[in-house]
Parts: sequence; structure tokens; C-alpha cells
Amino acid sequence: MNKARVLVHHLQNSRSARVLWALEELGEPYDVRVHYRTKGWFAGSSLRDVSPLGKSPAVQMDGKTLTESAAILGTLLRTFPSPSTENEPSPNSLFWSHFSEGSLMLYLQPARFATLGMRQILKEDGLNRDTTKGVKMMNDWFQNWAREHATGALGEAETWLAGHELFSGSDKLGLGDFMMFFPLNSIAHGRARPNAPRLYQLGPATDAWVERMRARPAFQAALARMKEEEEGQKPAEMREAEARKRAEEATIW
Ligand SMILES: N[C@@H](CCC(=O)N[C@@H](CS)C(=O)NCC(=O)O)C(=O)O
Repeated sequence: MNKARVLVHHLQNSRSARVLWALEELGEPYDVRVHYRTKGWFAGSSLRDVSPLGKSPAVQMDGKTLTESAAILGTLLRTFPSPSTENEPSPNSLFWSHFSEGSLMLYLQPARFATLGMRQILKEDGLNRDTTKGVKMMNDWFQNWAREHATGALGEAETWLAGHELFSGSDKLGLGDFMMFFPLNSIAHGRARPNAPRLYQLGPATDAWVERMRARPAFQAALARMKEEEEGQKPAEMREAEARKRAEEATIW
């Protein structure tokens, strides 16, 4: 049974981390319902029961369902004011909040899915050499295009952080920080395959900002809560499948 005023719908490895971190910074109690990714890295159907697009994050609060991370965070910061966070976004926060989704995630997310799509297509039976080559060429073209644009955006962030402690531009964490954290932390600490080439690089000021944010007790608390909820709410069939995979790996090695 849910007790807190805020219920966060959390999808593993997703933008909902922004919301859990913000709620920890605000000291506001919250409940979490975990949604698990499918094998293809999609959200599955359970989030569609919560909101029409079925995307993460979604928050239920005061009888309403909120979606879009920037809009959710704006509402939370205003509703639960705290002395160490902006209650209203500064012009800088507003800028970086739009930048995060509109100039950075715009390239990073489709680039990731293009690679996932390519891997899936290449598993199909009956592909000839030319088709395989064409699929790889298309993905390479797309990755180069995305990388060129994302690299420009990462340069902008680096220039800003070389002169400022926070994206808010003040001494308080703001909407811009919570929003920018997801793409930058994903680049710095994302689930790259072992030995995979790093497609995106952060500048030294950006790297240092990510580590400062990660070291905040509220971020660590959000991370611990995510792990606990993801583990605790895991469906039995998922546990069994994981146990089978571990057993198979143990047999192979
Ligand atoms: N602009 C939206 C993007 C939401 C979004 O694309 N969320 C991803 C997770 S990071 C998602 O739900 N993906 C699962 C899917 O598309 O199946 C926001 O900031 O909330």
C-alpha cells in the first residue's frame, strides 16, 4: 500500500533517476513502483497503464499523473521548497533543462537505439553479406552524425562548467542540474560493453561536475533506494531467468 504523497514510476536505467535524486535532495518521502526493461531495452507494457506514451519517468501526486522529467521536476521543486535547491528555475536552469533533452538526448538516445536495432537485425536468419554490410554502414553513418552533434553540445557544457559550479548558475542545485545529470552521468558511468570503444568523451570540468554530483549524500541515497526497489520488486520469473543464466555461465566456464 502506498503511503507517501508522491509515487514515482521508475524504469531501470532511465531518466527517472533524476526524480529520485531530486526527491532525496528535497527530503520528501516517496513511494516507488519499478518497471523493468524488456530484452529489447524498451519499457514494456506496464508503464502504458500509467501514462499514454508509456515513458519513464511518470509521477502520481495529488490525484494527477505527471510526465516529462523537466515538468515533473519543476512541479516537485515548487511544491516542496528546500533551502539548498532552486524553488523556481533560474534562466540558466531553464536553458540547460531544454538543452539536456533538446540538444543532447536528441542525439544520444536515437544513437543508442540505432546500435541496439542494428544488433537485433544482424541476428536475423538469411542475411547476405551485402545486406549485413549495408546495415552496418547505415549505423556507422548515423553514429557519426549523432556524435558530431552531441560532441558540440558536450563542448558547450564543458565551457559552462569551466566557469560555474552548477548548471543553475547559482549556489543552489536547480532544474538544469537534475536534467543535465542524466545524459552526462550516462556517458561517464553508463553500461558500455566491456572493451567497447567510448563514443563520447566528457571534458575535465564536466567529469568533475558529474563526480561532485555523484558524491552528494542525496544522490547516493537515491542510488541505494533504486537498487533496493529494483531488487525487492523483481518478478519471480525474472529472478528465475537470472538464476538460469548464472547457472549456464558457471557451466560454460
Ligand atoms: N522527454 C522525456 C523522455 C522520456 C523517455 O524517453 N524515457 C525513456 C527512458 S529514459 C523511456 O521511457 N524509454 C522506454 C521506451 O521508450 O520504451 C522525459 O524527459 O521524460
